[in-house]
Amino acid sequence: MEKQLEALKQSFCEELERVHKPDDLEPMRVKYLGRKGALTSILRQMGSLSAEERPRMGALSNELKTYMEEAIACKADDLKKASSTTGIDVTLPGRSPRKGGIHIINQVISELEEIFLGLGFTVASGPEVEDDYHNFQALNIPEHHPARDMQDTFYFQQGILLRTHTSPVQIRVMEKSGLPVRIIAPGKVYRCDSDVSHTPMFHQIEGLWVEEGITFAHLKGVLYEFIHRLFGKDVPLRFRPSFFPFTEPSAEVDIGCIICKGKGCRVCKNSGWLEILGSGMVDPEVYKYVNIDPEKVTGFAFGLGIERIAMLKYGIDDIRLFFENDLRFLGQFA
Ligand code: 2U9
Repeated sequence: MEKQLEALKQSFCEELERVHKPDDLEPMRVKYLGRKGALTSILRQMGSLSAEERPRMGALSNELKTYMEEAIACKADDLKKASSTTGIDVTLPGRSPRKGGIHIINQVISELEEIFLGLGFTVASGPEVEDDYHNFQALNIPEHHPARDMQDTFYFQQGILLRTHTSPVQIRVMEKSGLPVRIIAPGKVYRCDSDVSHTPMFHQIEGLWVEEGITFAHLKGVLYEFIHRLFGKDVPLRFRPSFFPFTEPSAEVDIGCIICKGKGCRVCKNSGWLEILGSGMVDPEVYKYVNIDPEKVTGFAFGLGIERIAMLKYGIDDIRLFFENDLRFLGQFA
C-alpha cells in the first residue's frame, strides 16, 4: 500500500506540472481526492491491513491528502496571479510576427531609378531643410515671384525652409562637381497643401542633363524612352508648351489615358490625356548662379510627382492613402 501511495503522489505531481489553466484543476481534484478518486480507492484496502500497519498507513494517506490539497490550492494561486498581473493568458499560443514589405512609394521610386540608371543617369540626393537661395533664388525664382505662392512653403526662421521641390539638389550638384551632369534627384518635398490629390509631404523625381550640345531632341528622346519603359511601348505621348521659371522653353508631357485608352473617363476628365511630367531646357539665368557659362553648354530638366505616377499605375484615387499606414491598403503591394 505504501508503494501505491508513492506511485499516486508521483503521477499527481507529473499531471499537476502539465496544468496551465485554472479550469483544469477541479477535474484533477476529483480524480485524485474525490469520493470515487484514486486516494479513496487505495484507502478502501485499509481493512485488509494488520492492526500494526493500519495507523502508519492512515498517517501516510492523510499526509498525501493534505499534500495534494495544498499543491492544488498553490497552483490555482499561481495561475491566477500569472493572468491577473500581466493581463495575459499565458496558455494562449504565441502570435507570429507579420511580414513587412517595401512601401509602394519606395517601390515606384526604385522602378524609376532603374529606368534612369539604364539611360546613363546617376542618383543624387540633398538636404530636405534648405535655404531660400538653393530652393528659390538660384532657380530664377526671386523674392515676390508668384511661383513662390504657388508652392506654399513651410518656413523655419528667416531664409530656412522645407524644400518645395528637389531642384536644389541639382543646384548643389552643379555648384560642386564639374560638367557633364546627368543626374536624377528623387526624394521628399513639402508644400502646405492638403486634399485628395495633395499632401503636405510628397515625393518627386527630377532629372537634369547638362553637357555640350544637349538639345530639345535629347529631352524628347530621354522622356519618350522613360515613359515607354514605364507604361509600355504603345502609350501615345504629347508635348504641350508650358512655363517654369527655371526652364525655357518648357513643356508638359501627357500620355494617352491608361484607364480609358484615350476614350475619355473620370480620371482624364474626358480629355483622353493624363499629365505626367513637366520639363524644359534649363534657363540660361540658372547657369549664372552656378558659375557655368551658358554660351558653352546647354541642358534639359524634368520633374514628376511619384504619388501621381503610383495613383495612375495602380488606380488609386486618394493620395492620402499612401500616408495613413493602413496595413490593409499597404499590404496589397507588399
Ligand atoms: C534645375 C533646373 C531646372 C525641374 C523641373 C518641372 C519642370 C516640373 C513638377 C512636376 C509635378 C513638380 O511634382 S510636381 O508638382 N515639376 O514640372 N520640374 S522642369 O527643373 C529644373 C530643376 C533643377 C537646376
